[in-house]
Amino acid sequence: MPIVIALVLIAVGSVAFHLWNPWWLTPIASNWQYIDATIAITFWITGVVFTAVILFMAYCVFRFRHIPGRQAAYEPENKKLEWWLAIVTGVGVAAMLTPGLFVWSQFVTVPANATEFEAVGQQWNWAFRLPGKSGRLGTSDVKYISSDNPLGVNPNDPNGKDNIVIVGDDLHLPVGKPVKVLLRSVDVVHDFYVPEFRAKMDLMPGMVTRFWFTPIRTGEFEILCAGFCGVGHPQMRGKVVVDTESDYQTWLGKQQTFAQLSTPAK
Ligand SMILES: [Cu+2]
Repeated sequence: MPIVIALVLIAVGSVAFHLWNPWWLTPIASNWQYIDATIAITFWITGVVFTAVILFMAYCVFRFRHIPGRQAAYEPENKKLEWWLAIVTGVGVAAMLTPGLFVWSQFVTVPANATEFEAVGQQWNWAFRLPGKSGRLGTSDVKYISSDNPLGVNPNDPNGKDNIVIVGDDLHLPVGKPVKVLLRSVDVVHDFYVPEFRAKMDLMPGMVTRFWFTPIRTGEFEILCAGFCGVGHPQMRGKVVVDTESDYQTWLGKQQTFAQLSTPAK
């Protein structure tokens, strides 16, 4: 009997914890409602199955408890039951995986009007680069990294001259415009994650990884590193500020370009 009570408490307690837990998703601030929907579908399916299995186990422990003189029936196979279990499991797994395929196809299809920005991770901070008036990011390589050029922008690439370089400060983005995020790491694997944007992506040394999103409301959001990257990992935070278009332009006007930063002040 104590085992039956413990199992029922686990089932009821898990559902209650899920409903009232303080770590539920933060209010969304991007176009990725589909990702939330996928998470919700997975929670529903796994939650129903988990609760059903635990309660069924409690029922069996109670119903088939030891009674002197009672014998278990021997039934090594039950074709009908096996078919049902296989079908129900198959449908459940397909229902969890299928929405992900649709979300993924949107996730990898960057809208044609998306502007680009770059986030560069290194132990243990974030830096950013935005295209200038030309709308293009210059090429970059770790071999160009120096104290004057912390992001390794190629000094010989004319497209890099007007790029806006943000080191040790917050990133700003305009609300309602799709952005493609290009991710580079200077050292080890990091992961760019803003919980409110839902989407996230690893930074791989030697590669440029990417994803896109549209910020849908203004505000300040914390950037976290979601890939364990050494002792400073918990401190690897940044801030992204989503502005109205006019606030964004004001901010943009105050930023320094790569050419300005790499020319020694006279
Ligand atoms: Cu990191």
